[in-house]
Amino acid sequence: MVANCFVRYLPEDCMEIHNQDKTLRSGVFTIYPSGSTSAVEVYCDMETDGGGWTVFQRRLDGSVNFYRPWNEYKSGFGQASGEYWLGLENIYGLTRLRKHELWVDMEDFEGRKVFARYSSFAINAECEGYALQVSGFINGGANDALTYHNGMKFSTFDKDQDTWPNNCAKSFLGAFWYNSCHYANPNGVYRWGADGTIFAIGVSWFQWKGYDYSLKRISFKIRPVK
Ligand SMILES: [Ca+2]
Repeated sequence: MVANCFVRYLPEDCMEIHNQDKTLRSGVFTIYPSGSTSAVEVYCDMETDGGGWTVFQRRLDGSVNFYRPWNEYKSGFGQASGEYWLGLENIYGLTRLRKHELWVDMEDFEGRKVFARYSSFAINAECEGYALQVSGFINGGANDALTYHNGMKFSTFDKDQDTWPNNCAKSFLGAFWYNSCHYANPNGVYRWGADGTIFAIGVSWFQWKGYDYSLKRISFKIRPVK
């Protein structure tokens, strides 16, 4: 029909890569969230609950500065082999056409691991502030911090779209789908565990560890729902 029929296979997400070869282990792969010119490296989780998860946010050692402006949260930053943010435009590209679920993995500095799972996850287009659409909480021990953020637009220090009179991103040194302001601050300051010196600026998940505990690891991963 068209020359397009003969182009190299370009996986849209980690689930497509997983379906091509189920023996692949977790690691860095190239995906194409919005067509042939949208190549981007991501970390694929090929183990959790059968695998096929595309990680769009990951903290694990404090090596990357997550206090960044709007254009960087839009396009993405960091390294897929370590800490990174995939970019709002890529997340939108992944979730705009098919229903997705979300899995948030967390670990504290004592080695305890929990998760929060949501049966439905998407974000709106940039013209709608990349607003978060999340529902269907399933508890893996972390309890539910995200439902409070459902429907919120994304905010960075230089683009305040939260519902608070002040600037949540500036006050809590992160970037997120802030409401007024947060129960989760995964893009906050990496500060190695318990530290209440400055209120709620850490990599926190309030319903698990409170505002004064910054997690060792957290990752947000999505996959299409069958
Ligand atoms: Ca505000």
